[in-house]
Amino acid sequence: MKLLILVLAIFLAIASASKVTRYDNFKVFKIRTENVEQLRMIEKLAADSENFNLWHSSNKEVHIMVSPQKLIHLQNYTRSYNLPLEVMVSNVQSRIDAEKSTKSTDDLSFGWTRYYPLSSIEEFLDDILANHPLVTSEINIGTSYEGRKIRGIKISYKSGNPGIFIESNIHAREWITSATATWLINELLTSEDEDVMNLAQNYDWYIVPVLNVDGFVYTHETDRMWRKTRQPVEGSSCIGADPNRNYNSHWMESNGASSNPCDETYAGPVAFSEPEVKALADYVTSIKDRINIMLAFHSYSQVLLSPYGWTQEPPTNHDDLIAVAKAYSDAVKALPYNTTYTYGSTADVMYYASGATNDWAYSEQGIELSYTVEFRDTGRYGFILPPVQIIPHCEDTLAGLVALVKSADELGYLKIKYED
Ligand code: 0X9
Ligand code: ZN
Ligand code: ZN
Repeated sequence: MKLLILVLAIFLAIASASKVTRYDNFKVFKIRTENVEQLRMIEKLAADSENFNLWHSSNKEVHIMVSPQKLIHLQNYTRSYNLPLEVMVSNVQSRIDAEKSTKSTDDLSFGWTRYYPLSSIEEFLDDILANHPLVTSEINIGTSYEGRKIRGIKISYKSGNPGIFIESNIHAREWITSATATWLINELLTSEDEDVMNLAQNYDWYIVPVLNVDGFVYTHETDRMWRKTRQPVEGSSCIGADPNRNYNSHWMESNGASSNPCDETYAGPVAFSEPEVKALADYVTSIKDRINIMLAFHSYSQVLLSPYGWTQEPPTNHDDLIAVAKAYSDAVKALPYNTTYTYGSTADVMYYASGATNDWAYSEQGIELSYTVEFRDTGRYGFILPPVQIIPHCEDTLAGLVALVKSADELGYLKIKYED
């Protein structure tokens, strides 16, 4: 009998450990809304998180994922408001399967033809540190809720450089962000292109490819569409907070952050409740004089978002923020991929959102050029960007960065603020 119970217990443990969330016949719809009332109406559906999930929302359109069970409900609902439904993804699970099964020659080595798990990204960082010991050093910003190390890399060819900080994959499901961050690291260290060598040698780069390590592992092992952290919330059965609402800058001040633990934009019980966010904030605070530009990598929408997210009031250097974003956008547009990036202040072009990285860096750390960069695409594949697009997208990003830094320099934003 004891043996039977033991066998049963082991079986149950294995069964629950391998419980992967499936999205068979889940669809994503694009709904163009005409006003905020309609937008709020659609957003309300997402409270039923078993059946709905908001992929994107702006003042123009909403992308919402729906389970096969609630498809009719969504159809009736939108019909009653006269809102046409456009299919964006017809079966989310087949997109997830396609993303995984890509035939790839670099299963063992890092080659950006597929998305890699955290362990591979860490090996990549180890290799980079071993192969470029004179110009790289490890950044260890802290530990996640589940006890994982949050690692990054500093690239510095000489002393006296202005600095650029890149925060990436704070949202777990936005895999293209860490793919891009790692590609950039490699490019900065190996490219022979003159513009790229100039970027590498004349600026200090601080890059954290995966900030939300727990959430990232969870998207690889359990639920591809997870966004938040993985820290349980006291008094709730829902897990995690939106780390990009958790910074201590006008925390919970706009209606773009939620106090409901079950919402995707739950701001956490207090600012900096999430250890990953606190770790990044403490690290940046300790070197803030060395940082001239802060970039937070996200997906998707192809837009550069400047402060603020919590108010439509423009910051003092709004015009410069826009000019620098335009330089990025123009440079990307000039590449053969013809990718269009728009730009504007967060509250203007996207939606209200408080407690985000870029506002915190701007307002609380005095980093005057601070952006959220929303990567590819604009709503064909959304978060599940096909692996064949990784390298083209990375090339877009590098061209954008070259132009962004050049423009920032011309406008006087890259003077050193520290003494060695
Ligand atoms: O909502 C977010 O956190 C970001 N979009 S995402 O789809 N990647 O989740 C936008 C954040 C905008 N930045 C500020 N609020 N400052
Ligand atoms: Zn305030
Ligand atoms: Zn994001």
